[in-house]
Amino acid sequence: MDMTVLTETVSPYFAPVKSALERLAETVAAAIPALAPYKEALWWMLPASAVILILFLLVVRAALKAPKKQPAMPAEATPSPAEPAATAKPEPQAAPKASAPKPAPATAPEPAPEGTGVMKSLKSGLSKTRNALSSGVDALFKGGRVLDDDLLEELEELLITSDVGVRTTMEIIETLSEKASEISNSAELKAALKALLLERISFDVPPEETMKKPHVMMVVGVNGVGKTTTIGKLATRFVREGKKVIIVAGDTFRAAASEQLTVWADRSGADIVRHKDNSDPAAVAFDGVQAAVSRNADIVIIDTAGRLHTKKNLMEELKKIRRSVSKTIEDGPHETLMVVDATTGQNALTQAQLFHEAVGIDGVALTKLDGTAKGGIVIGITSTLGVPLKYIGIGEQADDLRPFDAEEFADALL
Ligand SMILES: Nc1nc2c(ncn2[C@@H]2O[C@H](COP(=O)(O)OP(=O)(O)OP(=O)(O)O)[C@@H](O)[C@H]2O)c(=O)[nH]1
Ligand SMILES: [Mg+2]
Repeated sequence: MDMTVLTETVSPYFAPVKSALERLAETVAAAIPALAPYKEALWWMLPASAVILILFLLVVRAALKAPKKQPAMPAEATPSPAEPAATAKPEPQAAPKASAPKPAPATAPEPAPEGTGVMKSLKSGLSKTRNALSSGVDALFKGGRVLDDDLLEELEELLITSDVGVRTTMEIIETLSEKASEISNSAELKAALKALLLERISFDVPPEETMKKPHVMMVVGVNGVGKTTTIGKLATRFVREGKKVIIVAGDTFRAAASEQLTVWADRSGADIVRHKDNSDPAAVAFDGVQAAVSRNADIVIIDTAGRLHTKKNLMEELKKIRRSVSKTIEDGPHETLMVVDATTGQNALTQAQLFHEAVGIDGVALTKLDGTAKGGIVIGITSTLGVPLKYIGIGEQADDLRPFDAEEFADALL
C-alpha cells in the first residue's frame, strides 16, 4: 500500500507527525543496524507495534480481572447434624414433611463461599450510614468553614436524616454549640460527636454465662423483619461456641416458613422441631422445649410468625406460646427477643415500644443495618426504649450478626 498517498489524503496535519516518526525511525535504524533495510517502513511500523502491544496488554489485563467462577458451596459451609432427618423432627409428631421441598432462595440465601467476605467488617456493613454521617461531617467543613450556627444547623439536619431522633439531635447540637470554641475541623467534630453518641448507646448487657440450661428464647416481630434469618445466624453462632441448639418452627402460618428454618438448621448444625403447617404454634413450642429437656440442649430458639402489634388476637397467641413453654420450664421463656428492621426508620422504634407494652421484650435485634443510611435509629432504640439492643444484623449471611457493642459501633460510624 502506498502509505504516502494514504496519509496525505487522510489529513494534512499528519505531515509533522510523520516527519517526527521518520526521524525516530532513522535514529532507531542507526542504532540497530539489522533494522536498516526496513528504514522506509519503520516510521509507521513503530507506532503500529506500539498499538498492537497496548491492545495485547489490555486483553491480558481484562482476562486477569474477569471474575472467577463461584466455587460450588463447600460442604463445611453447611454443617449438618450427623442424622439430620432423624434429629430434625419432634418425637411424637415426627416427619410431617420428610420430603418437603427446599424453600425459595429468596427466603434462605446460600451462604457466602468460604473466604469471600464471610466475616464482613462492621464498617462495610454500616457503610451507608457511615458514608452519610462521616462524609457528611467532612463536607460541612469544606471551604475553610468554622463551627458556627449555620454549620450546626446543617449538622442537625444530617443527624435527623440519619434517624438519630429529634430529641437526641437537639441535645447533641446544644452540647456541641457550647463546645464550639474547642472544635475547628471535621476530625475534632467527629471525635466530639462520637463521644456524645457513645454516651447514649452504652449500657450493660448481661453476660451469656448467666443463661439457664436450657435457655429458652422466643423471637418476635412484625412480618419480614428478619426473625427467621436472625434465628439462623444465632444458631450458627451458638453451635460454633459448642452449644447444643434446638430451633423451633413456631411460624406454622406462613407457607414454607418451616422449610426456611430447616435450611438454617441444616446449615448451622442445630436440631429443629417442627409440626405441619397451620398447627398450633403453642403446641410446637411445647414439643420444642420438651425435646430440649430430653436431649439436654443448651438453647432453644422459638421462631414465631410475623404479626402486627395492633392485632390483639395475634399478640394473645404469643402469650399462649409463653404459657405453653412455662408448662415445662416454669420461668421460661427466659428471653423474648424482638427483631426490628432498621430500614423502617422511626417506625422500628414505635413497633418495639408497642410490642414491649403488649408482651414484654428483653432485647432487640436490629436487622438490615447494611441496607440503610439511617443507622442512627440505633441511638433511638438504645436511649429511649429501655430494653437493650443485643444484636445487629449487617447482611443476609450466617456471619452477618453481631452482638451489639457500643464502642465498636461508634468506631465503625465515625
Ligand atoms: N440485608 C439484610 N437482609 C436481611 C437481614 N436480615 C434478614 N434479611 C433478609 O430479610 C428478608 C426477610 O427475612 P426473614 O428472616 O424471612 O424475615 P421474617 O421476619 O422471618 O419474616 P416472616 O416470617 O415472613 O415474618 C430475607 O430476605 C432475609 O435474607 C440483614 O441483616 N441484612
Ligand atoms: Mg420468619
